[in-house]
Amino acid sequence: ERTKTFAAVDLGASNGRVMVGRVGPDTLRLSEAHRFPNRPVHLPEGLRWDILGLYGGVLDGLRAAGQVDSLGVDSWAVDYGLLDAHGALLGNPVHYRDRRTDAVAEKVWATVPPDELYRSTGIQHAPFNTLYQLVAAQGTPQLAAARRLLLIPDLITYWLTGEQGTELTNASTTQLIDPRTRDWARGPAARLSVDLGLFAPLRRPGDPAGPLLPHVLEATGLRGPVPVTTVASHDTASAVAAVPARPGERFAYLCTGTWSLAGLELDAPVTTEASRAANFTNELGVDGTIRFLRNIMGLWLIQECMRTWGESDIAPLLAEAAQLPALRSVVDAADPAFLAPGSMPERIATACRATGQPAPATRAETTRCILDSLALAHRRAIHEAQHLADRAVDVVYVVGGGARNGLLCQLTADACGLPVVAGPAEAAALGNVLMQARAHGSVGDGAAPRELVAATQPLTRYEPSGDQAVWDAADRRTGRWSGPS
Ligand code: LFR
Repeated sequence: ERTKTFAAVDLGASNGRVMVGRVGPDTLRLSEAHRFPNRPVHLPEGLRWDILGLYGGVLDGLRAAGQVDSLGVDSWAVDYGLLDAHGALLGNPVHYRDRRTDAVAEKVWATVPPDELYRSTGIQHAPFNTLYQLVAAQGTPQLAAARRLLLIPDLITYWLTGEQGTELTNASTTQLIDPRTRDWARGPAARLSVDLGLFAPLRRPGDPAGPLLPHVLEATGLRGPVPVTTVASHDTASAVAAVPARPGERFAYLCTGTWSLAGLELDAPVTTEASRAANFTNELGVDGTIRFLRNIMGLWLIQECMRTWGESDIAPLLAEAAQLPALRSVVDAADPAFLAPGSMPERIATACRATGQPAPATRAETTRCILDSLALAHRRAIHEAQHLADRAVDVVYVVGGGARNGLLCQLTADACGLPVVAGPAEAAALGNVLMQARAHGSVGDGAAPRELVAATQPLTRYEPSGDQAVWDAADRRTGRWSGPS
């Protein structure tokens, strides 16, 4: 019997979930076992992840999931925990939105110039890349005591199995991997005094990651042995693995959640000067692929406004926003000025005023401004990706939480002038499950996992409407961020 059951632990920046996937050659059914909030914690020393709370949620989720043939862990990228010589966690992992990296890039670039760094790693400039975090931590007692660094999914996997590794797709987001060799970029690391010996050996999606430890079986009520299987542990890599594109199709993808990640799947990195100036990244995907994409602030802009307003339900805001005139005021949703938490409605209004546009006055107007701005940023990224990689696309696949947001999907279709195919919303969990299923013989190689998604998951198609010139004109109003100098 090739039909098996897999648990996907999928940790996002705003919540974590444990999903159960039933997979066979013609079967793919996903259900939610447990969902729990991920609440970052402000401490005097800065913004931290509540990693023990998250781990508790994982254990509760595995208990709710019940007996499975394997499980796998994915999460957001770049962040990590440090372990001492005995394997004990040193402090709470730092949140990538923490301000400790604010002025670090200039320091790094004085040793390794940005163009050289881009040629050797292919990674966009983002202040939160692990490389900058590690340089910011140099000289701290915590880093001095550290003997091991585990990226977040690898840390959870270590707690579940006692085994340490560094999963490759997520490792590429550290800005310490060479996308051509798919191995460490030893030269830049040495010049920046970053100790690559802190990292556990590389492992790849499909590799076994060890069985659940006896005390984990006890805590979850599972019967051993339960193998943990390495998946594409970067959530975006897992989500792109579950994009329901057909073989040979010319497509762009848009992974929507706290972030919008917009781009193309390529066979080789593009590390030209033009691509660096446009701040496109080359992250490693499954099966030797490259995720050539841009980070756009995404639904974070709305989540953060809702936190300020004390609102918990997005549906009424979207309904009201849909009734408002389009493109009244727009901001550049790729601008790192929106990265840090705090007073988001205020910052949106300020950005509108600074570019000579009316500041949104109501919650619905702010929501409308954000959705229009996201659609514009999606359009710009997808246009530029095609140009930079010299590859035309005919369709945009929208996966992740935003696939449920009909207004955002229609605006994205209109802005891009391309049809949008939306779904699945739980793409990261599906990609996680599918990489396990492949390793355990429940689904074939090559195009089989994506074909299974296309054949089994409900998808919604949005046809583009309206006039491209309207979007062109709006784009000129954003006072857009011109990228790293
Ligand atoms: C999405 C994501 C992005 C990464 C950002 C920070 O969840 O993983 O791909 O750039 O979070 O880690």
